[in-house]
Amino acid sequence: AFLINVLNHEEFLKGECDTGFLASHPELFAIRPKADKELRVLQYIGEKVVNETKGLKKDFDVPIVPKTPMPPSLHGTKQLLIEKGPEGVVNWIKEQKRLLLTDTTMRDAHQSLMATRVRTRDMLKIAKDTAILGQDLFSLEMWGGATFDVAYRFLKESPWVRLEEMRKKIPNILFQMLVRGANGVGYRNYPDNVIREFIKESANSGIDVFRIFDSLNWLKGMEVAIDEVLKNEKIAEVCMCYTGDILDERKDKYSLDYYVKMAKEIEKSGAHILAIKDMSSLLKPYAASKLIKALKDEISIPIHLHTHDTSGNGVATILMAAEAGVDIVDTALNSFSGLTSQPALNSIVAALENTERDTGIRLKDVQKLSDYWSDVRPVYEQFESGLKSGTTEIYKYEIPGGQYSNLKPQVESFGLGHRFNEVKEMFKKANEMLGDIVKVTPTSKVVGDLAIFMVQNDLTPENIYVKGKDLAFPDSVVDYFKGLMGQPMGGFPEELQKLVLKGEAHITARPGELLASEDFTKIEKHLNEKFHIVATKKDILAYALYPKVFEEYLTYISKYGDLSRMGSDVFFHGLYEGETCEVEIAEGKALIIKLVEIGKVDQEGNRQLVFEVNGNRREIAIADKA
Ligand code: 3PY
Ligand code: ZN
Repeated sequence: AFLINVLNHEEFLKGECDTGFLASHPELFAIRPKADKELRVLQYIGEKVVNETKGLKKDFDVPIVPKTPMPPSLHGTKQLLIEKGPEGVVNWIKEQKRLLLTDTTMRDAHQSLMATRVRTRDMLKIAKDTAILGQDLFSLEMWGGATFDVAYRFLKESPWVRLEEMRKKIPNILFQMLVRGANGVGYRNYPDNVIREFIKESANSGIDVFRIFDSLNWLKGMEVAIDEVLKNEKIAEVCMCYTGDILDERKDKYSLDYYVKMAKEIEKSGAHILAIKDMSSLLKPYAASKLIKALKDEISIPIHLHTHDTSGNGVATILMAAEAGVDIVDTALNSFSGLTSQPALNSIVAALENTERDTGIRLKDVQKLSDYWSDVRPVYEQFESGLKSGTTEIYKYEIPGGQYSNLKPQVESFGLGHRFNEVKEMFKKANEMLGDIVKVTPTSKVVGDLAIFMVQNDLTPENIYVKGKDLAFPDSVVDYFKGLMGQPMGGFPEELQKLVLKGEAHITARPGELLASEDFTKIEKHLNEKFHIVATKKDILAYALYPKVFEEYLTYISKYGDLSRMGSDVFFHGLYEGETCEVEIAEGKALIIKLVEIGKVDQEGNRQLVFEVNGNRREIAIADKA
């Protein structure tokens, strides 16, 4: 390799080299990195094959990218924001007769259907076509929520790179993200300066619409985030989370009045758009109609409806809301829609054709996008919940879409799989014990953790005050009662709070007011020293939000390299004997890798794997952990 480096050097070829040539070109000796990259890729594939997939044969269709020709210009909602600012966008929304659509395929849809596992590579491949075929969409929800954490934790890729690369390929449609108020994209309240810097950096990297919610519908918990979005001249979309059932007069805690009052407060907070966040698919079609009509009489900012299809009533809810005058709705491309995900985008486009609220989107265009995702989906099958139909039991349990599909594996991980139905019943009881709260990340986790804990310890709402005296409650439950997630409407149930906190104090102020500011310089120094990197603002924020996850990510990529260019079929499934794949190790640089043979376990417990890399035989040993 060294000789080839020399022979190909431009000065050498021009004959411009003398005896100082080698000394002045130390890079010629840098032959290890490339070999390292190759070895690290083989090691990654080897680990997958030996310890996970066992070389099982799995074939996937290659997703078809339509390669749509680029029109002379792409002028969409993003240009509107650039030219006219947030107020201009708001005025434009109000002028539209058509129903505006947000496509959530790249965020909530895969968060709710396949545990947030869709990789950047699969998004980038269809990005240019999305810009063209989806040019009439209001926005793409493609960041935030669980995507930030999962990208580092499980996909071993940077969510920031996703955002920036997608922005380059989609210059015309608004990018939207979900922010959990003072919890950012995490599960606990962060110091104010973390929330502010995170929003600023997200805005600079390409986010236009910030959908902000508080997991207890506590406005105070959203103040800092709203203020920072306004400062950055981006669109602040502020949520009221929907729970209960406004049609049922016996359920009077979350009544129509409650929502109208909250919507007015949100409008006063400076929000550009009101979002109704129906994370658990509880907003029934006629309730949607009633709610939207009432809100349209009381507030003047546009209304954006977010719902899920867990109940099977999602499309009906959207259509009733459309008839009642909702401005924008969340939908997912059909192949990524339904069940715990959003209602079907293509179906809604079709349903409204030739009506007053015709979306103006061409069905054949969004069909191509849906077809692409339909081919991508099988690669992620292992992360799907197996849920086969919509279920009205969600009206009883009030479990958010993403949590509903995740609850079973979570319950199984506690060895309680056989008691799953009991856990669901307990979820309802735990919610009542907590005072009937809004359930969305992270408070939905509090209810889920408490339910599992109760089943595990054979606790009931009656015996818990005796049997629970000496038990340490789950961390999330303790944090909740300490007031670290904010204040629930009507306060905390005191007896349960005493039992859980065991004498520890709780707060009633906004946690961000009490938390010490994060020391970013200290984080920078720590990262630079420990990982020998030059930490960027994005790295520092990632560490501030998820210190352990981010460190593990850095350690992982130093072991296996950056695997973001590897195809998802190989990334998740490795190779089977005889299979060949192409792995890009750098822009434009590819390795053709064939797994020739998986050897038997030797005396040291290793398996010898034989590969062919660009035609050369390579062997590596991988420890079989079975
Ligand atoms: C999230 O917080 O990630 C959600 O999607 C809540 O519904
Ligand atoms: Zn959702």
